Amino acid sequence: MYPFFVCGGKVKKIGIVMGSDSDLPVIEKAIHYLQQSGVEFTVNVFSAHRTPDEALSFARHAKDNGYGVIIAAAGMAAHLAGVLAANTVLPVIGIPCTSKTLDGMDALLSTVQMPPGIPVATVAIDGAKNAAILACQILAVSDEHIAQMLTEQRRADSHNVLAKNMTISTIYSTK
Ligand code: RP5
Repeated sequence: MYPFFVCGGKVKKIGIVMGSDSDLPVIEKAIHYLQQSGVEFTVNVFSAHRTPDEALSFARHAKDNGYGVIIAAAGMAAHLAGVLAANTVLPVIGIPCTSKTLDGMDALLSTVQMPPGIPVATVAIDGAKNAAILACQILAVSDEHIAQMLTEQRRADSHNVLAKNMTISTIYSTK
């Protein structure tokens, strides 16, 4: 857990929105990462199709409500990230979620193929952890504490890989 003490400005929040509670198993990876990071975030279920008014309202008021970036997760005809992006100038990160029929390709194309002018930064299918990291990187542009936290995490990740390399190369290399 990394506590943030920022002088001269409140740290922005991350807004996670998913199209259905059935997306939660995917989103839990982002929630878990952000819980460890100490960055403030909210989680909501708003659908571009089933609750369009709430989705629009969230996007339109997000900046005034203290958000710095939005993560939007949806499956199938995944219009949520695009609809949110169309209603805010905050950066929107899209997570295409897998569904039973097309393995998430439907959601990937629906999320990533945005028209010029309304970008959605789309991560891999079910790529919730990278969405959370990217959201932190966006906030880190203006927050040195988050930048430090990300740098420390990368150092720890490298350490882990090198430790595994040591073990595996010792066991399997012939000389
Ligand atoms: C999308 O439709 C949701 O994001 C979800 O991935 C998918 C199916 O929703 P449910 O029928 O499970 O609520 O809008």
